[in-house]
Amino acid sequence: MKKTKQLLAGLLVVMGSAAMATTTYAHSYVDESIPADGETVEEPVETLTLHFDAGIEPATTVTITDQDGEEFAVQEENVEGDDFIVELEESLPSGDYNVFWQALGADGHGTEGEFNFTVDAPEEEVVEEEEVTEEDATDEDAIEEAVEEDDGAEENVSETADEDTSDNNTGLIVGIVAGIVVLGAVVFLISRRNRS
Ligand SMILES: [Cu+2]
Repeated sequence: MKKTKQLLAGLLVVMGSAAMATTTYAHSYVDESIPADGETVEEPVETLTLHFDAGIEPATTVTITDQDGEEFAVQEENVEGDDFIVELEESLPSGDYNVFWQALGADGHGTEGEFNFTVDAPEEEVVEEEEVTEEDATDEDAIEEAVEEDDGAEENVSETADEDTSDNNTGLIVGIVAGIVVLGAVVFLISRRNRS
């Protein structure tokens, strides 16, 4: 009887710890992310990937803020397996960012956490604007030149076209004549064969 009680108690302890372990495991936390916690990314960031260690529901959300507390709008949030993919409305410029996530686990438990990363991307916009202005000027010049060239080219084209047409006509006539000659030869040969 004493032995049975001990056995029963032992069984309960084992079952209890197994249940606790399962519960702990089922809670969903971010264990990996892109960008990673503490990472410095050297290009503008438009997509965040939060990998959870257990299943999550679409009710999961993130809030992205920079060093000044400014919040960055999310365009789309999608659950793909254990990944939570966040598409931002605009790519993040250089700065320090905090990602605060609130997850609804597949087991129905809510969890939350945060991670930080830095964007240190080269400022491209100013350079691009200058380039565009230069290109615009070049484009206008090129268009003017092209128009001038076009006038000359058009004459050339029409001359060439005329030549081409006459060439084609000559070719056609030569073809017809050659056809008649061949046809005549064939007819001649057939009639000759029929006679003999
Ligand atoms: Cu849980």
